[in-house]
Amino acid sequence: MSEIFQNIPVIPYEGPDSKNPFAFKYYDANKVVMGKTMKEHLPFAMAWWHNLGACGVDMFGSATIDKRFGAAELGTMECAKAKVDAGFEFMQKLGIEYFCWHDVDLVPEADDINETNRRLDEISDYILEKMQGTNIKCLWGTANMFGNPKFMNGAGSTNDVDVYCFAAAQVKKALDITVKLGGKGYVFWGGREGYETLLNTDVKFEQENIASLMHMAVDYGRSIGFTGDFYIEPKPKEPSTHQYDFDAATAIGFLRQYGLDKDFKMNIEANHATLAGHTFQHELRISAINGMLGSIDANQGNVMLGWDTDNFPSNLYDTTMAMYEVLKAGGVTGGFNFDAKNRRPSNTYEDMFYGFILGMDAFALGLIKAAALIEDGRLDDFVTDRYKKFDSDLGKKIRSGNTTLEELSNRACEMKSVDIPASGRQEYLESIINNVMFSKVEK
Ligand code: XUL
Ligand code: CO
Repeated sequence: MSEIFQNIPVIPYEGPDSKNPFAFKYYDANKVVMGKTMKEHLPFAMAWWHNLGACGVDMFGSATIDKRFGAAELGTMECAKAKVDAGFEFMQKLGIEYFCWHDVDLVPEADDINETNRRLDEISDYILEKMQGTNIKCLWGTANMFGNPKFMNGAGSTNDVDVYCFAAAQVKKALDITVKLGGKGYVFWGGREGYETLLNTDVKFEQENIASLMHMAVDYGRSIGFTGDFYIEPKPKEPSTHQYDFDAATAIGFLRQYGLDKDFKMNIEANHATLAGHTFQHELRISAINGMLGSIDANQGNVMLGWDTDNFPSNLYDTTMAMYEVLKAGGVTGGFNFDAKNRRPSNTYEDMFYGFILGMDAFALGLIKAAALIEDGRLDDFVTDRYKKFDSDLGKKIRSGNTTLEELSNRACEMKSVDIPASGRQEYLESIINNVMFSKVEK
């Protein structure tokens, strides 16, 4: 099989002084940071759909990027296999060890689901063959239950029992393929699991049905040997006006309400966090403190546009604070999937590599800076000190649930009045971040 990305070499690490566009400046796979190699901290993954599928189409124009990878036509099994070849060459040149997919990214969907399933069997045999002798593994799989018109009113949340069967069938097959490829996780992203208007929607009915579909997925997955995590990927809107998995807090509440919290964790996407009016860091923190930090869809939004633009991550403040949360949480159980696509005018093979080099370096430098913030210790010390009044006997009673409203009220009445608490020192803390961010990176 001939090389697809000709003239693009295996991408080496050359360090911060390198000007070679096809070299990492910060991502040094074997460099040890806080006791683990960068590769262990950052299990990067390639998103099949964006990298091998997205052709630069937007609401105003057709494709600008040729993703046939030498096949005669898009939408054929010949092209599906060319994508596998391209994907493996791409991952090997970048040192990426994981990939993520939707069922319909892997093969063109047929009119008859039996034929789609047959195609999935064929392509997964081919992928398995390609995996032999490499370190490349499947991070997670998922079913696309939002693109086909039958899912117009949702998949698990549909009003049509026959459509619900098709959703179940797709989840079943996607789980089969995930297990066949040794996937670590299985994702539910509910783009149509929400509503356009409450005027025609029974929210409780729909949420119960989504939970039932997830329970059946867990039962089936465990029965065929899937031991990994299921993930919900929260997103507040787009394509639906309101999506039920609005943000991590909402999704965690849903999982607990329906008894799914032992099998599920969060897959946090940076651009979804900002759509929900949160920072990426916030969503990671909420997931982590609830023991549900699973995996990450690494990208960033464009604040000027405000929709899910899926840019490659470049903002070092964001990657640093994200890695700060990840380090504090002891790492992710999943990986860092670049759910990111090239801009429409970045339409060459070289741009595909530049996107990943940008993103991998942004997270590697974020990791270095997050470790430096932790080692610096000023942030941690400040936070510990900020709550120190709770070290008192009374504070300990409150923390252990051993007091009453009456006791606390009596205490307040004895004190008569209280001074305002100490300064939050936000500006000082932000200056620490800048200080650490702009200290030199050792080579
Ligand atoms: C959509 C999105 C999806 C999920 C998988 O915004 O992020 O690609 O990651 O369905
Ligand atoms: Co995503």
